[in-house]
Amino acid sequence: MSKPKILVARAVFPEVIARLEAHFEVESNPSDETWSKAELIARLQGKEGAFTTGGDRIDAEVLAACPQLRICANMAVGYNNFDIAAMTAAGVLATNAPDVLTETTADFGFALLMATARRITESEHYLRAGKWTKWSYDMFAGSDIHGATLGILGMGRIGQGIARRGAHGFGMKVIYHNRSRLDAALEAECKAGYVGKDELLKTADHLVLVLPYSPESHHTIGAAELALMKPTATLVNIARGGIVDDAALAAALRNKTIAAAGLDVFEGEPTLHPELLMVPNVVLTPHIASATIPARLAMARLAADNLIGFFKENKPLTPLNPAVLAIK
Ligand code: 8YV
Repeated sequence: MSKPKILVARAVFPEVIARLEAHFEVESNPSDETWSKAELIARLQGKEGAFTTGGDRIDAEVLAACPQLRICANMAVGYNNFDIAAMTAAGVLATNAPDVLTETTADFGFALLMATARRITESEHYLRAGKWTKWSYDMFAGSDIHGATLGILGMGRIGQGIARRGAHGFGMKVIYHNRSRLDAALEAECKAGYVGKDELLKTADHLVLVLPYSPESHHTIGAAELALMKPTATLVNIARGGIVDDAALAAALRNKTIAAAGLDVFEGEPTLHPELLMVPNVVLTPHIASATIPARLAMARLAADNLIGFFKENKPLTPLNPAVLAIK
């Protein structure tokens, strides 16, 4: 029996490609070119499965042009690159890669928070530029983490990981807002108190965004929300570009409406709003919150196992639209 044909849209670990090749006829992208939509469609011709990353958009146009496609396995927990409604309508299964990156990403959220609050990159740039000639009492004075109020917007698995680090590791008071409130046992474990969104914005000394992107969460943080925050507050976005209005944020940082921001994700990434590159009080990283080798390998293996499970026994591990599985 011939093997099903799949496309791996971006370069991934050779061992994951080898595992896929044991089950499928694989077209991969070892040079890691970023394909246009037209090229993605061309390469998907004749493919029943796709291994995608967060930058590969699967929408109604792609689905209409690739009628033989049956599954797209995302090597990411976020899946805003998938139009799930269109995929379900087309009978195409979507899978993501949850859990395996939770602690790694929560570590990074905390690292970005600390770098931002304590002005680590800003002071390093100063030092590297040869500007450090003497110590002074308020040089790069930042804000404390320990004992401060940590606000979390989006209290899924990663948000809970950040809450635990803040409450148990740094003695922070943790408050959160989420579409649905956690049950009492989980709130107690995270030592986190539920508040309304405005109270979160007004009260947090450090606000971390970890909510999923959707049209509904577009610009959840804009000029009005930034205006509610304390002028001493820091804002950290490890969620998705588009959750924050980057132009409004750049203006708030320039005008010191808030003290500082740490950003791992951007509207229109990898292109950044030019003003974000001009303001000193922002730590910028290129979407690396899950970037450790163990986490990325686990994500890639999970995406591969979703493809294998689906084609072998109609049993993907982490389906997003499982209704599709019932349709034969
Ligand atoms: C990925 C992410 O690196 O998992 C996610 O949702 O944002 C990151 O961990 C990125 O999406 C590439 O797939």
